[in-house]
Amino acid sequence: MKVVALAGGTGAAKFLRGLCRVTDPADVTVIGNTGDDLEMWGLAVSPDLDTVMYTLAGLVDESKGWGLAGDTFACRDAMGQWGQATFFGLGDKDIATHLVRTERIRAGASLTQVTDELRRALGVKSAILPMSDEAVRTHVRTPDGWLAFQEFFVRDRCAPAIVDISYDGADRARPAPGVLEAIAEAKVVILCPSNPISSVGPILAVPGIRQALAGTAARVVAVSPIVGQAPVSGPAGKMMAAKGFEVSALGVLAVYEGLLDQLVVDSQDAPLVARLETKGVQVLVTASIMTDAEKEKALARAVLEGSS
Ligand code: FO1
Repeated sequence: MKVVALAGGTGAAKFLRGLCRVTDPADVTVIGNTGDDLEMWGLAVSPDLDTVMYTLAGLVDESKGWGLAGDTFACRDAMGQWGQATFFGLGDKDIATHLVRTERIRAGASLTQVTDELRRALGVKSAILPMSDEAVRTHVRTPDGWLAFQEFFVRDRCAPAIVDISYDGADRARPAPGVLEAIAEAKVVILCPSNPISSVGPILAVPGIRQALAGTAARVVAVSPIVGQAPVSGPAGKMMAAKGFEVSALGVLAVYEGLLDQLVVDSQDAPLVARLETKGVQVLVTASIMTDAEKEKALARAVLEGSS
């Protein structure tokens, strides 16, 4: 059964690990967010693509949810001694990934091509497609001006007030090769439990992708990353509020207005089911907080089957 998953960040990677344990990984196509991408020390870095790739390859640093297990940071420390920015922790082995990506792109490869080469080299059976080969960058407007996503998220630890959020370059971006076809051919399209604004939002902002989701025969199902009135982790609540959305599963449904056949909410949000269903979406109530491998698999199985 062909499954497509729109993903970004650490919550999505855990969900995808569960998904690839309950269905054939070769039937899964991940459409990854590139709004968090950045150039650091002259290197092209794609955090969400790498986090998915490393997690599905079994190489991710479990304690952080990103980067490579057992990595060291000698290069980062040396860059610090040269007075270079070191807020974004690129590990020594992780840097090899960025060196290869940067070199391949300089040689003329697209981000789609190099991402496919990397995941195949790591033995990842699922396709990992960037949402676009053109640059789309999430920026966060604070009272002191605009920040690049990782400046807000990592350097400033999500502390600044958010005035607005933008996806620079989205209007000029095209879906990467294979993205629209994967959505059209899928049996199920899953919006992973990622930040609806900064992880799934950029993907939906690429012209053509919302239309493809509205037009596919697939069941389009989202897993709410908001449980109760707060995100399981990260700045999703702060970002949703800044964009005028209620910080709840109802707010998630509003962000994905018109796209969903089904919304998966945590058992804690069972009281919201009636109100959610009045919006014309099917609601699946299940345990959605993934604290171990069994829970990752159980959530993925429930989402695939469309019932708990
Ligand atoms: N997140 C942090 O909180 N601190 C870091 O120093 C950091 C470094 C980093 C390096 C490579 C990478 O692929 C991800 C990294 N992340 C770091 C996570 C990243 O900022 C987030 O996972 C996503 O951008 C949010 O979806």
